[in-house]
Amino acid sequence: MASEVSGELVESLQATAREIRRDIIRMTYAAGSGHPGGSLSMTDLVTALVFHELKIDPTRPDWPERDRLVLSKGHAAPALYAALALRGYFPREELLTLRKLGSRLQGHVDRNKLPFIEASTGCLGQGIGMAVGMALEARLDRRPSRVYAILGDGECQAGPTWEALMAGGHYRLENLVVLLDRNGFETDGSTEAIMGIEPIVDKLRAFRYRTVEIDGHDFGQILGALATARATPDAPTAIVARTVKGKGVSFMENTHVWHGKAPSKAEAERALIELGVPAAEAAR
Ligand SMILES: Cc1ncc(C[n+]2csc(CCOP(=O)(O)OP(=O)(O)O)c2C)c(N)n1
Ligand SMILES: [Mg+2]
Repeated sequence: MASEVSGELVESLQATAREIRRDIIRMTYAAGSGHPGGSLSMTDLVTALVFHELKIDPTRPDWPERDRLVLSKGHAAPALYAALALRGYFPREELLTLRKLGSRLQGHVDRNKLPFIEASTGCLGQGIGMAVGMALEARLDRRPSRVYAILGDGECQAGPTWEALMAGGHYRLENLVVLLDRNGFETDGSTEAIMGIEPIVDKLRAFRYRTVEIDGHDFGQILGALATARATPDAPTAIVARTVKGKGVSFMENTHVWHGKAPSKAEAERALIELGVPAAEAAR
């Protein structure tokens, strides 16, 4: 799978993902709140979607035949906002208004405020149901649109997730792709300690999904899995992406501590330096 993806493309996506990670740190620091851990874990997935996979056009956000992305784990909004600004949906300076009163960039994505946002989410377990509805609608309208939903692993503990997933399997929605950000942690600790979701791949298969397990930080594997999904007839695809919560910032990695906590000035500076920002600029 990985061999089909050019090194040049991977390098370009890696550079974009690094920019997005820097912006996640800048935004959550400026806001003094937010969710860096789960934003950093899904950054590579979002980058692959927004900069390669999705058929979208920032100049025509209402284009009926566009692909749809539903961020079911709506609290990871900073990663999506940073990607959309870089892709040209709105000015990058606006990123620093995250979570401010009156800003279009609310703590959880709001479809009434920003172009590209297809569903207002944040109440876990709801986005996947809307994505299933969008995929059914595209089929009924005979539109080529594909629908991608990003779910959290803690989110899978929310019951409505499974009702929606069941419908996707029942209706054989081959235009639906579920990407599970399997970072192992939720708000207060590890998913397996709080309410285990394993064996998650078997569960998704039992719900009639084509399943693909990947390293969610390896662009070759991410793009390969998305291509597999596109080539799969008669069933939705679930991509179980093994990720690292807080990926890219050493002291945020593999812990729940940075789930919903912003970095201090010193922590943001350290994080930005780790993400390759020159020390003088990181200190500003
Ligand atoms: C229905 C609902 N219950 C509780 C919350 C509060 N909440 C926000 S994020 C979160 C944990 C989510 O964990 P996970 O899906 O693993 O997110 P990630 O690790 O990807 O950040 C919880 C419980 C919520 N947003 N919605
Ligand atoms: Mg998680």
